[in-house]
Amino acid sequence: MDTGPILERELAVRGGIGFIGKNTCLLHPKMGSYVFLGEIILDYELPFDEPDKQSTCGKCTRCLTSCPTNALIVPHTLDSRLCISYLTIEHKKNIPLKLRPLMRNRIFGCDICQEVCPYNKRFAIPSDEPAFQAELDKMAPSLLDLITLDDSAFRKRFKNSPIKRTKRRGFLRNVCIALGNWGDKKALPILQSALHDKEPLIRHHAQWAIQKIRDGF
Ligand code: B12
Ligand code: SF4
Ligand code: SF4
Repeated sequence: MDTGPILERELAVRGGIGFIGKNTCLLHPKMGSYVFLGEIILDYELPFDEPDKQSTCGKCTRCLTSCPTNALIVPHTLDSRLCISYLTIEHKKNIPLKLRPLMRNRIFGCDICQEVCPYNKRFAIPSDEPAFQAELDKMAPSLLDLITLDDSAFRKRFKNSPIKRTKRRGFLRNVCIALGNWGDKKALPILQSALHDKEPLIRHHAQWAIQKIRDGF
């Protein structure tokens, strides 16, 4: 869970669940890294598994070379200030200018360093858990729709979603960047309206997106 200071990956390694990959994620050697970690804290000792000392990344470096912002600065070390996951979910302020084009169309989180991982390519299987089923509207929502969300539409649309974490202003900031990176003039009228948004964060990024579409930089 993300709610407390528990070293989940370290505990997972000690519990024999897998190893920490160069992308810093916990990798199960037969399932890959698309696994959440969770724990139950008990006040008595149970039999335990030994850490897996066999599995490693070997010579692979795909995650490092695929990361668009070079956030994996060396194997096993992530600079969160460069990571699109951090920037789109946790960072509250303006996104640094030089990172905006590198975010492409990612508006909440990033999985590139997991998508390229051979363990996931070989072993990952889609979950049959009903709550995790992908819906088209959630997988590939229209940016032109998202940018029009006002406070109440945002609350309604993301009522039970982790997207609420960014609040409307952070989310629409990300959408502005994605629209700028898309580069299509179709986005200009709606971005012009966003210049009048009550949130300075949204206005600032809408201005950037307009400039980017016009200048094509
Ligand atoms: C802060 C955080 C982030 C930050 C920083 C991530 C990072 N890699 O450092 C940001 C916002 C960038 C982030 C992004 C993501 N996160 Co996150 N994040 C966390 C969180 C809340 C805390 C991690 C932390 O900083 N702990 C404190 C530090 C001190 O501990 P630590 O980093 O685990 O390091 C310890 C050990 O792991 C060990 N260790 C670390 N590296 C290595 C390397 C080697 C070789 C060895 C031997 C040991 C070792 O030593 C450290 C000290 O004990 C955890 C939940 C949790 N409670 O752990 C989720 C968690 C790590 N995140 C998770 C996920 C899914 C993601 C994203 C995929 C989300 C997304 N789709 O955008 C991305 C992935 C980015 C990436 N490549 O890591 C999952 C990972 C599941 C997995 N299979 O590993 C977790 C475990 C949440 C969960 N319960 O499922 N996250
Ligand atoms: S989540 Fe994206 S930006 Fe962050 S380290 Fe992985 S590939 Fe790089
Ligand atoms: S992509 Fe390669 S180096 Fe990165 S975590 Fe997966 S196996 Fe390890």
